[in-house]
Amino acid sequence: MKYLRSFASLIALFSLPASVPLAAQDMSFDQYVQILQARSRAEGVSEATISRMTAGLSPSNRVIELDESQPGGTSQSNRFPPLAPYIASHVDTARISGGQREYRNARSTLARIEQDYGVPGEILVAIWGHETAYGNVTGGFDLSQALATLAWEGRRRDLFEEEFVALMKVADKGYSRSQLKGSWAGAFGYPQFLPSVYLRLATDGDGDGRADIMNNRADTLASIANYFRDAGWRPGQPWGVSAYVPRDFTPSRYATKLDAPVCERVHSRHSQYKTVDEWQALGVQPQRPLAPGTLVSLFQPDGPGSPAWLLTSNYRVILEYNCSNYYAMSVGLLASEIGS
Ligand SMILES: [Ca+2]
Repeated sequence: MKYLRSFASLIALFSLPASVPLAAQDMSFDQYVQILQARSRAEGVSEATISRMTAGLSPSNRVIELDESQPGGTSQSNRFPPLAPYIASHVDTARISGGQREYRNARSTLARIEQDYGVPGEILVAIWGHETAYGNVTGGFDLSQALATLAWEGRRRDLFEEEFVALMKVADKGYSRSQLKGSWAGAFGYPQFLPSVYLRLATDGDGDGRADIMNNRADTLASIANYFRDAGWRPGQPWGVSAYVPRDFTPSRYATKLDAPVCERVHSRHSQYKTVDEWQALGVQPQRPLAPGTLVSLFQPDGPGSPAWLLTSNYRVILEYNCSNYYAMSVGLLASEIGS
């Protein structure tokens, strides 16, 4: 199975054909929790942690309801909602001013992180703003209960069992059960990492030796930067720039011929990659400077004749965090506002 980086990858997994039946819960919840406990123990989690993280555990009907309400993936139409309303609601005045304030407050931290990781501060702040409104909305589900419920329910048992054991390892670092709250599908903290992503990529940003993404701004920004560097962010390159497209341009001639290995529906909306000077020879003009040899794809979210962008490989890194063109455009545009 592809390594899951984020909550979004997880949601993509939920987009299974609607005909996949839920696996029967083949044992009682309590019996299943004993299996989770045994596995956590076998992977070195302390007895005290296992005990406090599983005390009084019961399945959550709300989590099961939310899981079952995930849409199936095969019946989606080919029509995409327009981008502008999404941007209007996600890059609104509150989120812009909040981002500018956080950016100012964290200026020296961000300068250091930019130097260490090569990811611009405004991108990190924009991700934080999108995930949790700068730490204001981090989710109130008991992660132990949510992940044990999803694993027991059975549709994605392997995945959620892994995440449950990863959560026990996070708790073993000294986080209390009441601190370990998050989304119903297991993402938590300011950047909404899954437990396995936390173990792999969360990092200390303020030098106290702990990666506290539940409370600490510097740790959060450094952890997002670490994620982006790991996903292949190229320093010094923008995520994309807006572009002029000639009136008689036929985008379908440049449709991509590649099948993306993950979330193909998202990637299929971008054109073939060409260098900036190849696009210029076709009349497509970037509206901000881009090195002539940079490989970029053309994206017109609302179709031919609508606003266009030339996207670099850094845009794909934003998609790795959450595979949605709406999300990635929104993060990019918010970052531009914050950094301007
Ligand atoms: Ca720290």
